[in-house]
Amino acid sequence: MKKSEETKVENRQEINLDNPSQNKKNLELLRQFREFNRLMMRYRSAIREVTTKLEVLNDELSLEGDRNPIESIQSRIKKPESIAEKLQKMGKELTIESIEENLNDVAGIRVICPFIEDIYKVADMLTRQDDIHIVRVKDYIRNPKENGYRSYHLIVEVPVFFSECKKPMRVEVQIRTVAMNFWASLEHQMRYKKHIPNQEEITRELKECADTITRTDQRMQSIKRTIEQYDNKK
Ligand code: 0O2
Repeated sequence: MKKSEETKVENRQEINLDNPSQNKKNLELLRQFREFNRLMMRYRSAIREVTTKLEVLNDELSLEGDRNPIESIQSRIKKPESIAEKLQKMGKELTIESIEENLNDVAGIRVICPFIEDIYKVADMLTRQDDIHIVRVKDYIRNPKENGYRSYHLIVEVPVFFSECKKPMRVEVQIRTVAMNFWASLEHQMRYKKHIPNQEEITRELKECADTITRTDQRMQSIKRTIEQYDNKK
């Protein structure tokens, strides 16, 4: 039998609804698929809730200060294969309950701010809202990673109202300056390229770039403060 014919026969067996045990398996798969889709819908809803909060803050703060403390907001739902890979690495089972219990970053929001002080202002205003529960804070700006990575990470829980229940949903919020994002995006692309020669040299160069970016962020903030003082005196 040719390979393509073998595959056809296999496929036909998989969807043979006359086979009771196979049928049961298919129904179970379908149920799990629906449950997974429902969970992803919940995470998407949580992203909407938190994004709206951030947009409202940005609108309000832009009236006060004549500029936007948030440059842009990006969001993503973790891909099913990344979810499976992460759970496997953690030695956890791949079930709906396990995803909810063990993963903090299925729903991810990235907030890009012009200046370092905007990051802390936005984080503070978001986490002071009484329906937001802080699960974890990692300040990689005050404590950068060894490779030079800088960003402010928050895991928050936000209640989302559905037709028959209210569910607290976890969302990872990464807040960075434009400059930090520039470095992290390029480093992320390169980090996943395999078999790079001169690995140590590249790591050192990337760290140097991160340090240059840090100094630039600090100088830009200091220029902004000088201009604000001048403006206030007028
Ligand atoms: P992706 O593709 O961006 O989703 P946990 O959140 O507890 O599961 P961990 O590692 O303690 O895991 O979380 P942490 O340190 O808060 O950071 C996780 C995310 O931050 C990463 O997600 C990246 O998005 C970003 N990040 C952390 N370190 C680096 C870094 O050195 N370089 C870059 N470019 N990004 C970093 P993922 O799942 O790794 O990737």
